Amino acid sequence: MFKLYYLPDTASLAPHLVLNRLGAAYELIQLNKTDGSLQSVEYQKLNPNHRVPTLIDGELVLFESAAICLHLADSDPDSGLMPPLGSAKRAHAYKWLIFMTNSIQAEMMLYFYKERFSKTPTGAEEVREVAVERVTNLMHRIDEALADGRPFLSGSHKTIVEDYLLMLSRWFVQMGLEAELKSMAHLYAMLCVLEDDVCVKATYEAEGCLPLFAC
Ligand SMILES: N[C@@H](CCC(=O)N[C@@H](CS)C(=O)NCC(=O)O)C(=O)O
Repeated sequence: MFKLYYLPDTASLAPHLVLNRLGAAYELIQLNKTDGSLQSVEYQKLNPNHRVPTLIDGELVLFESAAICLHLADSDPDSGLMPPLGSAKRAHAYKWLIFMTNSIQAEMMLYFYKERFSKTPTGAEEVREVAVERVTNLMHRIDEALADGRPFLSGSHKTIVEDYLLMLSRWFVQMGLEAELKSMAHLYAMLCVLEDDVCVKATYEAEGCLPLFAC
């Protein structure tokens, strides 16, 4: 049985959703930013960064949400949660996942943790403003890719790439950019399809998340 340490509507959402897509047996362990559980010595042994998510799979302890999603997809190669090994589609899936985790998510962190990136409150506000501009620009790369008419970023089938994108789209809205997201017509249409999905609905319900849109 897998164990997932999580905080609602954060970087643990994509791994949680992938667990539901697998139909895997798992236990959810909710942490809290204010009760000390995220900062505890016990949790530090699992995740030295004191962040979520952390996945436990037997003896394996993993942090980093993208790595966890990839590992879960690998745990059931027939699930179709990643394109076939060695295929061009798989290479593109790696590209998009790494673009999201290495560029979009990393720059979103500037917005959500602005005080960690500046020594002054004024500097922190500037960091946040720049993050809004930069993340908006990066999200447009995804909308542009979808302009060729493919139903999903991965092509004809959903993979963990879409689960990751849904998670980051929620953060984008939390950045106050809902109108901007709706203006990205191809991405908006795909997100509407993604949210109309039994696994997404179950994951949202378990974490107390409201849908992004009433499409
Ligand atoms: N790159 C990491 C980011 C993890 C991360 O920053 N998680 C946030 C929630 S979205 C967290 O635990 N924040 C607590 C903190 O930094 O104090 C991942 O994707 O797993």
